[in-house]
Amino acid sequence: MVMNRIIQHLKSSDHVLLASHLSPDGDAIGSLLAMGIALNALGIRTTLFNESPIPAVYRFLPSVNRIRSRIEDIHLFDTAVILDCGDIIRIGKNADAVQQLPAVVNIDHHITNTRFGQMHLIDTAACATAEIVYRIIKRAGLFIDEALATAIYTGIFTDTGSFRFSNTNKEAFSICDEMVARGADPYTVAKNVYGTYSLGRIKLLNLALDSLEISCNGKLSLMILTRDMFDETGTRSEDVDGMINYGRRIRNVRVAALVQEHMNGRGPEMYPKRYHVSLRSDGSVDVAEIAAHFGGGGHRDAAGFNIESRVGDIRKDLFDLAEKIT
Ligand SMILES: [Mn+2]
Repeated sequence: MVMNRIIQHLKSSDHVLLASHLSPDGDAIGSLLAMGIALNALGIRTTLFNESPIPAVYRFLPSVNRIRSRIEDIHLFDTAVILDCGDIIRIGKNADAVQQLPAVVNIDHHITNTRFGQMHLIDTAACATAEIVYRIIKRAGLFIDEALATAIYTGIFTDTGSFRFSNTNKEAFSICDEMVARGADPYTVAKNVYGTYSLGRIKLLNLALDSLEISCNGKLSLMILTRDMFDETGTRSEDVDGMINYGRRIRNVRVAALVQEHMNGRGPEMYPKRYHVSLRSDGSVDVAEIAAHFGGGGHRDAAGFNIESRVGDIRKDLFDLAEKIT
């Protein structure tokens, strides 16, 4: 059985690199921390890695300070475990080097997973990668303490949109029930995840809403955030988290798109610029398919892609696409 083989492999590893995706969400961070705690309990040496800064709302998580944003020496590691990434490039600029390691374990729940690495634990029916990590912890027979419970709970709580999204399954409730019994505090997690916002973030939300447009047929909403808007409000990419849901909740809208200009690698008037496009659907449209068309990936209801283009062209592409939504 694959899971036993992976656990055996990890136990025989010398030093394991654990990594999750750029611009991490609660599942990327929760499953990373949970896996780190679990492997340490098994006596395995680990280094936790995420290239992006950890969003303020997740800094309350136990042992979050263990996450490094740089890999000092890739040769220290004999195994990498990649969590919550549909493609290994999602870990950032170290992807090539990590892929060269003797063993890469791919643990994920995205339908667009490219099946990179030598060992896979991919379950697209899992509500979160944290659900798969939970199963590993159970299989390994580990005791679940408060830190582990909080990490798993946060992964599931955030990836299901607080048990509202279509990936909310029976396991989401049964695992979270057990995590609360093990010391995870729902109020503490919710208070931090939906905590206070900076003034800049609210001003950025104002600009995002001001940019809102709807396609002719009313089925697609579009918001655009430029680098200037981030500069003006003193915000970063992490502050965009959740804003797309305003576009998604408009009546009759089936697909919400949010375009944000990349923060790095820009000359003042350089074209084309780099953008990240996030897509959310109400469940009736497969946005992973749309994202894949542009070289991205994700889930049926939540996906995204990167593109080098001009805002006007992206806007036209998306509105053309909207007309095809039946
Ligand atoms: Mn996830």
